[in-house]
Amino acid sequence: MLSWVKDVTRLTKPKNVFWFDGSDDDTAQITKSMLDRAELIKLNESEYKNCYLFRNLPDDVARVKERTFICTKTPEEAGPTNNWMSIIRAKTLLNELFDGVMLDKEMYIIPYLLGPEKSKYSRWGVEATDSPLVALTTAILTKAGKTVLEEFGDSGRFVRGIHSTGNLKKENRYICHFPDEELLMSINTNYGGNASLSKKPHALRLASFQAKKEGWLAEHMFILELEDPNGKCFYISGALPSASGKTNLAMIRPPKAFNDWKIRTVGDDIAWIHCSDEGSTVGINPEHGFFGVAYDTGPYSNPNILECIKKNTLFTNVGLTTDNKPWWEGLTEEVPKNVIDWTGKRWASNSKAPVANKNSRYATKIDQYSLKSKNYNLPDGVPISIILFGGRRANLVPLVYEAYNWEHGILIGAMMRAETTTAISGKVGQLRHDPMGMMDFCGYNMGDYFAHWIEFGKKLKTKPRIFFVNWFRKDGLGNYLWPGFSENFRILKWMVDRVENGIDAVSTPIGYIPKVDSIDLTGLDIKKETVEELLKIDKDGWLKELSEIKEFFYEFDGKIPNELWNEYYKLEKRLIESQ
Ligand code: SAT
Ligand code: MN
Repeated sequence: MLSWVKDVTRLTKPKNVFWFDGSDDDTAQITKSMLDRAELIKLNESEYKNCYLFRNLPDDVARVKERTFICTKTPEEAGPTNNWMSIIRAKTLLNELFDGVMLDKEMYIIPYLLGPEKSKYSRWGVEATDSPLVALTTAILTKAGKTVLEEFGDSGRFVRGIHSTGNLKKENRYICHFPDEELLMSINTNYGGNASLSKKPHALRLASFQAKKEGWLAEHMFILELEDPNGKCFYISGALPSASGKTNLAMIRPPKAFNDWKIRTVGDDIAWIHCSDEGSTVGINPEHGFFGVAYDTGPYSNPNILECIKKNTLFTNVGLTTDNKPWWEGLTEEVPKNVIDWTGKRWASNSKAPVANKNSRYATKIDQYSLKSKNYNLPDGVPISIILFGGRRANLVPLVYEAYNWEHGILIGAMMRAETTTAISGKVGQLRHDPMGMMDFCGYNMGDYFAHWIEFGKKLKTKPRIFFVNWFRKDGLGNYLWPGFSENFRILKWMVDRVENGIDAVSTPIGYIPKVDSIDLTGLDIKKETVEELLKIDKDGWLKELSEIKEFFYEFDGKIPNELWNEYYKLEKRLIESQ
């Protein structure tokens, strides 16, 4: 590690090197230096203890796919869903951009651990960055610093990450991944998802590549714990596209009628899933904190997180009230008077622009979240019995359905499409392929990735059951049919009833759907016809969907595994025969 840090120092030429030991002292020192330079705003201490606001530049507030590259020997290794750059070209370009980039700056060296301590499933990384924001964020989202170094010992294996805020010019923004070398290089951005390399670049893109080689899965999934009234716990892992309510689902509060059920969180964004020595499916959360979307988070969408983010939390791109409290749409009904918007300007009350950026975030430690699972940090992980995929779809996709088997489940994961949100820069509301929520995060050819899922399943003695959910179906007038939020718990309960209690379901061409009366609707005012509508299968619509999926699969140039095509044709046949 020392010799690598020397190399990075020679390249970037910082004025000094700050070895971040993860202590409160170090964190306080970095925080103070940022406050002195007016890069951070201290929030109201009595209501938001030790909380800060950081404002990114307006064109640097989300991940940028078009500036994100997988650098391998051949484009085929990266596959059609990734931007590819040759290793030589990327290195030439980046070495030039990084040359002397930290001249008048401090370089922070941040050793971090992804996953529980003393776990064979955990992995190390080190990020060298000139961004104090990245240092603070990494200290929240991972285990960083001295404790890690102690475990690290003389190990030479760690993911190397080099980052510089640079000049923030978009044309020269690069987030480059070199899977063969386990190296990450990112420049001219300071937004979490691009700059905090431990997160998506390491824990998903590089980890997915490592996982393929080593026989496990690195997934864009939450893990939640559901405890039934008898005290039995089940673990559900699920992938929803960014900003589709993944964090909120992982922290869902059951409706009143289900007071004796408990939902606790193991992780909200990333799951590393392994086949244990006994052949069971176990998952860990590689992260140690939450980097959740603030915008729209409130008493309805996620009451549980609100208390947690009132201390030791780093907010980005939210609004600011006159008494220095953070504010975003959804937090309270009324916009506070004289609020400052996320860009730092006074918000005009007739303005159509939002107060907080739609991708505004809170970074906070899982430790201080009261409803974390007591097993969130187990070295052996937690047993996963249900895998859930989902997407935001105004029509076609029913509220919930279950795959017939593992391979069929992989197909429905691969078929996942969702209406776009703002976590990735670009247009909102268009339909976009997002297989298993990994479109932006799979560090290699996704055709090989699907094949890897099939292979992984072969090792498992008991396979998790696979479901698909869609909370966002609308009626002909554009109204949501399902109330969503905490009511989604009812669907989780149905899944558990299926898996644990074997309750009956209806076979349809696309999979099993619930019998209308088997979703527990106690205390919910919803018409039976609405539930029927929510579960309706539009066969012609599905055949059209399949033809579009086929086009997508063709892009993989023969890499889609036969098992997936078999499931595809079986599904098509079921749809045609049921006409
Ligand atoms: O943009 S991040 O990857 O940091 C957060 C997310 O989209 O889940
Ligand atoms: Mn995510």
